[in-house]
Amino acid sequence: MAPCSSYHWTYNSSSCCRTRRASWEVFGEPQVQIQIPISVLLPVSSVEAVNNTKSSLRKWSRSAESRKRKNYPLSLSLCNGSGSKTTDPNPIPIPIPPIPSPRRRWLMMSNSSTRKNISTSNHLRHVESMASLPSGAGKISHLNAVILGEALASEEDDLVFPSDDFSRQALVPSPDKYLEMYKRSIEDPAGFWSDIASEFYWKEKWAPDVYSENMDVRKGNIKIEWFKGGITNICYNCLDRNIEAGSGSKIAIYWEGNEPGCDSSLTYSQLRDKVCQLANYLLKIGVEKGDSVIIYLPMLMELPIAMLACARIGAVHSVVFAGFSSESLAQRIVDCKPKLVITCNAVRRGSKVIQLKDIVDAALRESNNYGISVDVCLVYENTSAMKREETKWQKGRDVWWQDVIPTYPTTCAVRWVDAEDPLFLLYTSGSTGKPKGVLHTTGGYMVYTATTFKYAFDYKSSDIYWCTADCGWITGHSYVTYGPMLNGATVIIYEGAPNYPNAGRCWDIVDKYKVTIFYTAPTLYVTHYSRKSLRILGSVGEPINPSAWRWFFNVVGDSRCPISDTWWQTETGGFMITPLPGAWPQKPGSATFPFFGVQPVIVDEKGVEIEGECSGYLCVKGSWPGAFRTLYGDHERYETTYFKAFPGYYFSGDGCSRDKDGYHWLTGRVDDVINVSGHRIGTAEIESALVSHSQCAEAAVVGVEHEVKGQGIYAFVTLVEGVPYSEDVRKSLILAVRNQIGAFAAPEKIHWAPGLPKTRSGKIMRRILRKIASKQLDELGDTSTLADPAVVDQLIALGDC
Ligand code: 6R9
Repeated sequence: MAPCSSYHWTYNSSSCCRTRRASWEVFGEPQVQIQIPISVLLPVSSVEAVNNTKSSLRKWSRSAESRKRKNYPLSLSLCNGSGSKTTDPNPIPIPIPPIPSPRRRWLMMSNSSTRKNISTSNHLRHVESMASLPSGAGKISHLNAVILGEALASEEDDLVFPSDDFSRQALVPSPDKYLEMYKRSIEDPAGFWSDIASEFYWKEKWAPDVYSENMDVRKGNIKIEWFKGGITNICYNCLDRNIEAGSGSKIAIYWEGNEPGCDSSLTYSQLRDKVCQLANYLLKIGVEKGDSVIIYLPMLMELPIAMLACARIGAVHSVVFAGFSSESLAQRIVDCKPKLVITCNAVRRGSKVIQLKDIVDAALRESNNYGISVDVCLVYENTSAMKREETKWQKGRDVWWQDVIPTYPTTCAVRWVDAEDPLFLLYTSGSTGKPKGVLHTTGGYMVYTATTFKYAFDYKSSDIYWCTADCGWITGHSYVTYGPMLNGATVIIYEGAPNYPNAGRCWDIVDKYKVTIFYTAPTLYVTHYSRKSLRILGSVGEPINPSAWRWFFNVVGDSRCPISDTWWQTETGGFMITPLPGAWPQKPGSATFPFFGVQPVIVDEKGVEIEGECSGYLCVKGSWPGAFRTLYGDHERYETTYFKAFPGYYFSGDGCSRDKDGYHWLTGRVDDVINVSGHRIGTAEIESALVSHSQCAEAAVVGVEHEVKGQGIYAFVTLVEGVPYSEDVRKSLILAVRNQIGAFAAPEKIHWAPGLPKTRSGKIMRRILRKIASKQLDELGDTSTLADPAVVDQLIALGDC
C-alpha cells in the first residue's frame, strides 16, 4: 500500500485522543474532573498563544453578548420518560457505590476568591517539574508540558452560542428542531429509526418489529434487538453503496505516516479493492461467517482494511490495541479463539522499535498452554521498522501479507448477514481481572454510528475529518472506520506520535489536509499554524473541565468552532449525550443533551429517578440501536454489571449532574468515591481543591485502607514547572483542601508525582496508583499499555519522600 520507504509507526495516535486533561481513568477505573487545565504540550510561542487567545476571547465575548440579547430559549425541557418515580419493590441486592456529592461546578466558578489572579505570563504553567525533586527518580521526557490556566477565557458569560452563520447551515439549526426530532425519536422509535435505516442498503427488509427489548432483569433475560430479520452488510454500506452513488474516486483515507512527507491515500474504489483481496484470502483459508479474527495492528491503513474485510464476509473482528502486552493478547485469544491473527512484524515508536510479531509469538505460545492454537498468523511487513529477514518466523503458521494478499482478486461477493449477527468484539477491562468482550451486532450499530456521526459533527460531504483515536479502542471503530465511512467521508489516519518530530505536528496535519472536523481529546499544541480550515471540534473520553473547554474553544477553534463533547462508552457503540453543534448554546464542560433515541435518567442509590436539577447515577432507559448486546460468552456478567444495579435501566457506571436548564455534566465513574469516617467524598472534589492551588499542576486521589477512618485519602501530586517539592508546599496543599472542602477531606499523604501512569488513550490507571499507595507492589498488574511505564518506578522511588 503506502508507497513510501519509511512507513512506520512510532506511537499510538490515540495518545492525542483522550489523552489527558488532568487525570483520568482507564478501563473502568474512576475518572474525575479536576478544574485545572488541560495540559498542552507546548511547542513554540506561548506568548503568541496567549495573544491569540485574548483576541479570540474578545471576539467571542462580544458575539455571545449580542446573541444573549436575543433571548435564546435555554430551558429545553427534555422528555425524561413518563416523569413518574420508579421504585423497585424487590431490588436485586448488588453493592452500589456511594453516590457522588453534587458536582462542584467548579470551585473556580463558585468561589472567585480561590481563583488565581492570573497575569499573562501565568497562563502557561509547566508541568515538567523535575528540577527539585526530593530524590532523583529520573526524568520523564513526555512531560514536557505546559498548562493553560483557567483565567484564559472569560467566565462572565457561561453560555457559548453557535454563530448565526453556523446555525443556518447546520443539519439541526435550532433547539426547536432538535426537540422536534428528539421527541419523535422517543415517542416513535420504530418510525424514527426505520426512516433512517431505509437510507442504507438492505438485501431484505427487517421483520415488522423494528426493535424488541427487555431492559428489566425482573422480567427475564436482558435482550436487545434492532432490525432483526433485516439482511445487510456493513462493509457493503461503507464501500459499495458509496461507490455506486458515484463516490468511487473520492478519497476514503488519507494516511499520514510518522515521518513527515510519508503519506498515502486510497479512494473508495481502491479501498474496496484492497478489502476484497484480503476478504478473498480469509475465505480461502477457511474463515467463515461468525468466526473471530484477532487484529493486532498499529494505525496503518491495513487496520481498517482488515476490519472491513472481516465485515465483508461476516467474520467477527476483535481489534486488540497494539500497545497491549503478550499476556493481554493471549487472554483475548483464549477467550475468543480466533481463526487467525493479523499483525505486522514491528513498529517504530520514536527511536524505539517494538517487535509486535514477537509479542504475538509469545501470546500464541501462551494460548497454546491453554489449549488454544491458532493456525495462521498473517504478518504485514513494516519495512521501515524491521526487515523480513530479521523477523522470527514459524513456518507453516506465519504468512507474509505482501506475498499473498495482492495475488487475490479485487472483487469479493458480500456475505449477507442478519442485522443481529455479530459484527465485532472489543475487549474492555472490568472490575475483575478478566476483560469483558463487548459484543456489537451489525444493523443497529450501523444505523447508530452513521447517524451520530452525521449529526454530532454536522457532517457535510466536503468535510475532511480527522479522529485521532486508534482503532484499538471503540472510538476508532465507530468514528474512524464505520461512522465516517458509512457517510462516505474522507478520513485521516495518522500513524505517529502527536509531538513527532515536533510539537506542531498535529496542526501541520490539520493544515496539510485542510481538516474541517477534528475529534480528539483537547491535549494539543498551540502553534502558529492557521487552523483556518477547522469548523467543528470534538472531545471524548473524559469529562472536559470548563477551563479546558474554553481553551479548546478559544485557542484551537479560534472561538469559531462549536465543540461536540461526546459522552459515550465502548458499550453504547456511539454517542449518547452530545451537543448538536448548530442547535443550542453550549455550557463549557457540559456534554449538554441526549442524542436522538437516548433517554438518560439520573437515579439515586435506591434506583429512584430524580427529576430536575440533581446529581446521581447516570442510567439509560430503553434501548438504542447501537447498544451492545452481550458480553461475549458471559451474558450473566452482562446482566449483573449493567442491568442489576438499577433494575429497569442500563447503568453506565458514571455519575452525572443535571442543571436547571437540563444540561448534563458528567462527573466521572461513581466508584471513584472515598468514604472517610463516614463522609463520602468524590476524589474529583479533592483533586479539584488540590489543583486550585497555584503550584499544583495535576493531582490524582485514591482511597487507602485506614485503621480508624475506614479509608484514608492519598493524593498523587504533580507541581508546576520550577516549583520545588518541599514540605511547605505539601502543607499548603493540604491547607487548600481543608479550606475548600473541610478538614475531613485533608489528604493523609501527598505523594510527589512528577508523572502519573496514563494509558496512551489518556486515562489515569488508578488501579496502579491504588497499589502503589497501599504498597502492594507485587500486584501492579499489566503496565504495558502505559504511555510511559517508567512513571511507575519513579513513583515507587518517591513513595517515602
Ligand atoms: C468513548 C470512550 C467510557 C467512559 C465513560 C466515561 C468516560 C467518555 C466522556 C466521558 C465525560 C465525555 N467518558 N466520554 N466522560 N465526558 N465526553 O471513551 O469509551 O473507553 O469505554 O470509556 O469514558 O466515564 O464511562 P470507553
